[in-house]
Amino acid sequence: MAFNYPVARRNESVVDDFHGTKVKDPYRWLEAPYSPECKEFVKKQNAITQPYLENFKYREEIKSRFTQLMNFPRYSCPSHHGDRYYFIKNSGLQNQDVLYVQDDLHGEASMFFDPNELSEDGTVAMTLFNISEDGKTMSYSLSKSGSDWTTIHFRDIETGSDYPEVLEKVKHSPLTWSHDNKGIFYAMYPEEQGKADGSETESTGSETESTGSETESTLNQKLYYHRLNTPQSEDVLVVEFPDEPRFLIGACVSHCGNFLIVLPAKECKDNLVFFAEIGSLPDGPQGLLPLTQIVHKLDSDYKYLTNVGSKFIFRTNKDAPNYRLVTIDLENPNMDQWRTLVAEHPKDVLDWAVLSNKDKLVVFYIHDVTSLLQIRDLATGNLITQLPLDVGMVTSVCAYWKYPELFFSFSSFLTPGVIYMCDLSKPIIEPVPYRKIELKDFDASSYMAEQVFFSSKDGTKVPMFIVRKKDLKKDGSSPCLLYGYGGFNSSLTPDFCVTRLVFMQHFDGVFVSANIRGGGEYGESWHNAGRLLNMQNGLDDFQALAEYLISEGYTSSPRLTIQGDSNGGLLVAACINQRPELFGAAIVDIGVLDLLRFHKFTIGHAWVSDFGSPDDPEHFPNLLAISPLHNVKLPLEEDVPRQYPATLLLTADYDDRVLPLHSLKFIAQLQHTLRNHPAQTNPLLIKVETKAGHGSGKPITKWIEEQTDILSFIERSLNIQCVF
Ligand code: X99
Repeated sequence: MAFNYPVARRNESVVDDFHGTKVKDPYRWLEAPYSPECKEFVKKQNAITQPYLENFKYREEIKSRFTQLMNFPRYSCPSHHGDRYYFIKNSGLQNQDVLYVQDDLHGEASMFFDPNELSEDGTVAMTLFNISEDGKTMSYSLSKSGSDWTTIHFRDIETGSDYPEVLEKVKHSPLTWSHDNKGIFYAMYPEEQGKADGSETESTGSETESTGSETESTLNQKLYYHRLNTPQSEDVLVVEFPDEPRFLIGACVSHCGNFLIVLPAKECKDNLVFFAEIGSLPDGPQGLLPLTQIVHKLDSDYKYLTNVGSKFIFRTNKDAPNYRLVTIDLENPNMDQWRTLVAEHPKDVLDWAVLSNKDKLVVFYIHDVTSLLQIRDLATGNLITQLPLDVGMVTSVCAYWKYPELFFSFSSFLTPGVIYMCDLSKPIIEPVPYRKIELKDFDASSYMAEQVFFSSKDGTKVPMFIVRKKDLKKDGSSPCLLYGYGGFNSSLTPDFCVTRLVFMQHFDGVFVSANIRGGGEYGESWHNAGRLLNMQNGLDDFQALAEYLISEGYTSSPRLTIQGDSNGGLLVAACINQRPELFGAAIVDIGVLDLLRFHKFTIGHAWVSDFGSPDDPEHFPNLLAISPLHNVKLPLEEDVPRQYPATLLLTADYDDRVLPLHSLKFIAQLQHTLRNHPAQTNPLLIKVETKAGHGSGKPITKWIEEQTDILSFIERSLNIQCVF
């Protein structure tokens, strides 16, 4: 099939000078999402992609199988507030999850809040809710079309009606109630920022022409106190850092209610710690709070867990790359006075901890990419018991410091999950199944997941999970979907996803999840080994892993698809530049693809902790060497003519985390370089979705459509015989 790609204008006169190196940026004009030329480009690209994905015999089968498989009821863990329990449920195909309430755990539940009523097409999502200490008021945030911008609303739980005020200009914000139940602390941006912040703009016009949100840097966040039942205009500015425009201000009210803990971060790692006394303010804060600083250096992560009087417990990686719990006494906060409550484990990562029953710590470890859950004594940190778990992941937890119940949900590649409950006030702590989430129409018994460690280019042992039919033939004939992320200290865990089931069952496929360097699977040292000047290590791991799968007969290059989202989109795009012949297809979803300009847009400046900064002469050569946009080249011909794999880029108009401009510039460069290359018969396509963002809050209808696109693309471009 010949592709008549749209010709994108190249402005060869746009040239940047990086520390003496001149770099052209001919598609700079694609950074202006509202320009008619950019909208036209998007329209033309969608016009060639859409027919490729749609006019295809298996599409309807794939879509109806997705729809059938997604149609199972799923639940979150219940959370205890006041004298009620709240949980999220989706009956199966509801666009947005619905919040339910029940008076006791085994009583009847009633619907409390249904975001599906807020829009016809399901594009308004509830991103967060938080209930006041007295259980009487719920604050909740809504996001439209997947944007990071949210609005905060308040609901009277007894009457079910909303308070009149709506808080705007809110993004990357905490939501934490004062314990007098009179108001919340939240973070707001200055008036001039944000086009996709809930106010209608030209970008919400014609759906096919919409190219989304603003590109300006997200800066100058400030923390406010909002008094319930008053307009936002009366909110009180409580914390600001005018000399630090890039600060993102995390905050939480302490369990005792007497302190506001303020946790500013500049990037996607490390934060400072301050506190302010708020318990002695009878009418709430009236102005800037006097802050006391207890962590002075931005060199580690700190998360508040609880406090007993002035003794505060934090989870930190300060001097502990696998994390530890420390006690800091506010009355004597010098670092030499900190006490370790739970020491760093030499190998397992202390991923999170929560408090329950006032006296117990629930501590979660990642052990070789599987879960370990421990109950420890708050006073001593000593182990009380370790809960028995299968291979898989604890995907969510609900515990509240003053209540004895602990809920956690456990899932794996092949099972959507079970919610367990434990009573931490009992002498013997045993998890009992509370709710089982059951998939219909899928028999998992003929599939298996195995963990394999392989040697990367430099000999580092890297784990992966291989999920497949038990009787799979290892003769290289199977299609394989290799998925990776490899950054930001994030761990790819053995989670459930219907797409993989469809791929395994109907494509006879193998799904592989790669725990490459840059992630958090083995703590900060694993992250460090794949970030900044070590970024290439993660790419090498991914490529070595592909070679391993081929050499072991799991798949072969023409049958191998690599897939990644966001930072994983960068991974996949960099890999097809470096080793085009190794892969049959590539799915680059919402990727960061221009590593010389990412820091200029919205929250991109926070990512320099992983990527480094193009403005830094030490990092620039590394970024230039890896940046997908700057490394598209004609594949070198050896004995056989070479080409790029079939490549599908996905992005969305309201992705204000990783802007669509990354994908637009990259596809323009790919098509420009390869359009006249006779060997390039594989498609190089992009789909720009409308009224969607970076992924969170995506309605099920859009999700099914997107997953159908991905599998249709793989099937069609790799010519896989699927079986329905
Ligand atoms: C973010 O960009 C999240 C942004 N963000 C912070 C917050 O960095 O929302 C932060 C600090 C303190 C409070 C609130 C916030 N993230 C999250 C990265 C990856 C992440 C992201 O989305 F770290 F997990 N990326 C997109 C990185 C590259 C592609």
